Amino acid sequence: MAGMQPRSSEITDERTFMRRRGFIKAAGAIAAGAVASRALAADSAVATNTSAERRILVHEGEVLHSQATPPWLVPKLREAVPGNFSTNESATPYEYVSQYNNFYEFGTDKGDPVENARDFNSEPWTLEVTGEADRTGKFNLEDILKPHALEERIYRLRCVEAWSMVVPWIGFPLADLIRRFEPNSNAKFVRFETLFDPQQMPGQRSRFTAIDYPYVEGLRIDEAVNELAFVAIGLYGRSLPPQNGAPLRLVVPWKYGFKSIKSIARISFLRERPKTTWELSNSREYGFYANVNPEVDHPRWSQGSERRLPGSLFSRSRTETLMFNGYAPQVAHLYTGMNLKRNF
Ligand SMILES: Nc1nc2c(c(=O)[nH]1)N[C@H]1C(S)=C(S)[C@@H](COP(=O)(O)O)O[C@H]1N2
Ligand SMILES: [Mo]
Repeated sequence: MAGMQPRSSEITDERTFMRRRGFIKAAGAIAAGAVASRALAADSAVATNTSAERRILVHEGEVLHSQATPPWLVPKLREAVPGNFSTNESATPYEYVSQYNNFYEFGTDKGDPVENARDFNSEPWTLEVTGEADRTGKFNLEDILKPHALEERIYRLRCVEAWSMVVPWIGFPLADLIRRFEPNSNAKFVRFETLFDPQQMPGQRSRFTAIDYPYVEGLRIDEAVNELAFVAIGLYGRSLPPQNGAPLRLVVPWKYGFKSIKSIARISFLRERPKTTWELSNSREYGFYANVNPEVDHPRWSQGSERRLPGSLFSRSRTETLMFNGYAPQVAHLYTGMNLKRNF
């Protein structure tokens, strides 16, 4: 990005990136179709991702994040059930989901967050709720999560940089969280803010940042209570790794990935549309709506197709980008009569 310019190194090939990081150790073996590397072998848990089985995808491999899951969360994660709207497409292997990240607070290279968020301490976590609602104040994480039954949603995630993944999130509908704060009739927008903690987040200390902190995102209230909008607290059956936005983040699957704000510390109900981070950084290139739309190109690249991670040695896995990232049946009605070229 920088603002979100996919560096050519990023566009070139994420496999080069993974090989550098030691995940693809035996490219020859893969080419021969003989053995997959250890990382690719870990995929087998994912290969059976069919709706017929409807089971929670669990990654049994190496733990790639050091953060201990709070004890009270462990049994809760275990009770997660398969939810609605999951895609049958193969999930992107855990190694990619948890090591190829955009989280500028921990650095701008895809491999920075997993390194720099290793010791991120998200306990205790406070979520502050402000604005046009009857129940505002500061809440601790356990109280926030307690009433919510968890489900797994396997969603496509389409980054504005034109790559995509399929991620098995664990969480609950954002609408159910919002309802508990009892927003009043003045609440037309919801604003979300990431933790501001320069001590823990090196990107926030840097003097040369592409964006201002804290990271801010926003949704119209009707978008926020749409059935697809999701609060994720886990992936692959376990708690969220810090690099993926622990302890809680948004997942808005019909919008570009930058709307899915990580490590949320504040939620505000507003009368007016909030200014959001990437819009503030470059309003010509990044809009408030940021709906995935193959007909509206980014000024510097096409949005007509995307690179699905992981690619294989012989296929770059280019696939067509779908309107609203394939979620039009659930969300197209939110934008009836709107000019989506202007409101990009
Ligand atoms: N606070 C914060 N949230 C963020 C970002 C960020 O830099 N900071 N990056 C966004 C972008 S551009 C994408 S594509 C997704 C990536 O989520 P993932 O790393 O879990 O795949 O997180 C989004 N949420
Ligand atoms: Mo992104």
